[in-house]
Amino acid sequence: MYLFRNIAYNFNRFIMGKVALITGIGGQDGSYLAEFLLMKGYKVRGIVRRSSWPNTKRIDHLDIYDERYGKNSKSPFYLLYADLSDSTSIRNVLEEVMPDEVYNLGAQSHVGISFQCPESTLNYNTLGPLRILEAIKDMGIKCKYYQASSSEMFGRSLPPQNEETIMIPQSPYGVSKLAAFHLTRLYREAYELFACNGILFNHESPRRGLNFVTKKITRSIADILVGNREKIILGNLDAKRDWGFAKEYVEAMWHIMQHEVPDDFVIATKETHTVREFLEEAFNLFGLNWKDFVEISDKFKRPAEVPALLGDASKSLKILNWEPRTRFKELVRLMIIEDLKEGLNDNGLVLLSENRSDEYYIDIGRKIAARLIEKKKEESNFQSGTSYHKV
Ligand code: NDP
Ligand code: GDR
Repeated sequence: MYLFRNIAYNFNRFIMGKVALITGIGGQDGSYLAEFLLMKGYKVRGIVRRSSWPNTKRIDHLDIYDERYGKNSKSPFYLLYADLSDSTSIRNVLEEVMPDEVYNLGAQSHVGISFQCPESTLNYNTLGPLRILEAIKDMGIKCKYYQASSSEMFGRSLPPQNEETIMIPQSPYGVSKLAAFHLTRLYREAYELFACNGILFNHESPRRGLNFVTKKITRSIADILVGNREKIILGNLDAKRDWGFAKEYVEAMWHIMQHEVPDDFVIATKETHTVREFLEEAFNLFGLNWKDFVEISDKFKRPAEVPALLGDASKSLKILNWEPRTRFKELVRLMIIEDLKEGLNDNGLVLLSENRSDEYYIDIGRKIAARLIEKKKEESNFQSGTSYHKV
């Protein structure tokens, strides 16, 4: 039965173009990848899971396709409900969609939270990929498979890290991703599936989840500037990360899938910075000293830490001709500008509809920051004045 379906499907593809299935389409990477593949002429189908409050904010703008075409094979884009912990739902989606390329981006992706929820982390991040790989194998679907592997797998291995570096993960998340990495490799070798791993180092964007450190910092600075917050509370500032731009990293995922043989690739910028340096760069943009606004709490420290990540992506450059374009300083700037725009808009100070340049927003931020510094000075003069009188 699957053989017959596959013949019909191949004929259909020849006429209709490629179909990509993305798990985790509502996440940071899923949303950028969906846009990128639509631009390339793919038909995109995405898996979302049920939530009690909408979890599709990053892809709501793609709803126009769903509204116009509905859920049929001609539609450029639509969503389906499934869950990585539910084999039946995964098999049903694969049977309905019959994808050419599956991008498995869905995961419990927060390293810190994986210490609090280790079982569900392994369920989604390890058994999830296993469920998909098993279904592809059993159902005989001739599709390619991409596994969102992570630099967290390197754990405490010394930098720089590349495809040959030993992996010693430091969290349940890291362990879950390492097991999925090997399952992907194993299914490629044992069953000749076109299954690849993208070993991506940290990548950020204005769409980054609010509880990752970069977004937490840029959003908090915007909140401080518009007067909605006074402090940022963080954990370990010494950790070093190789931060790239998510919008470019999803292009690398596609390149990995277009290579003639399935393989594993590191994707990184080969530049590393501490969390402290990220703070410095972001606050300096407005002439502020981060030390005036940051507090440290053990609440945000992890039971085990990955001290330093620095990716060597020379294999990707050589074989895929992929390299990052956005560097650290530019990334910090573009993230903070988006948060500031949103903050100013939400507080009715500068409406997004006014369509101002980035420089304009930075300028406003600097003016507000200068007033903040004045206010802090006055407060400290006042305080030292009172203590003088008391003495
Ligand atoms: P996000 O956390 O932004 O997105 C993860 C997505 O997975 C969300 O849409 C989430 O849905 C979905 N998801 C979580 N659990 C399930 C489940 N049980 N069933 C179905 N969907 C689920 O992550 P990113 O976009 O940043 O990352 C994409 C992938 O790449 C992840 O696998 C991550 O581990 C990996 N990765 C990320 C890196 C990075 O720096 N961003 C670096 C290396 C790897 P919901 O919104 O409902 O929670
Ligand atoms: P990471 O990203 O753990 O590298 O995983 P995250 O931004 O969470 O942490 C980076 C570093 O910052 C330190 N840190 C804090 N982190 C958070 N989240 N909140 C804080 O308040 C804070 N203070 C300091 C952390 O200890 C850490 O050292 C990300 C995720 O996207 C994974 O899914 C992905 O696989 C890896 O990147 C590569």
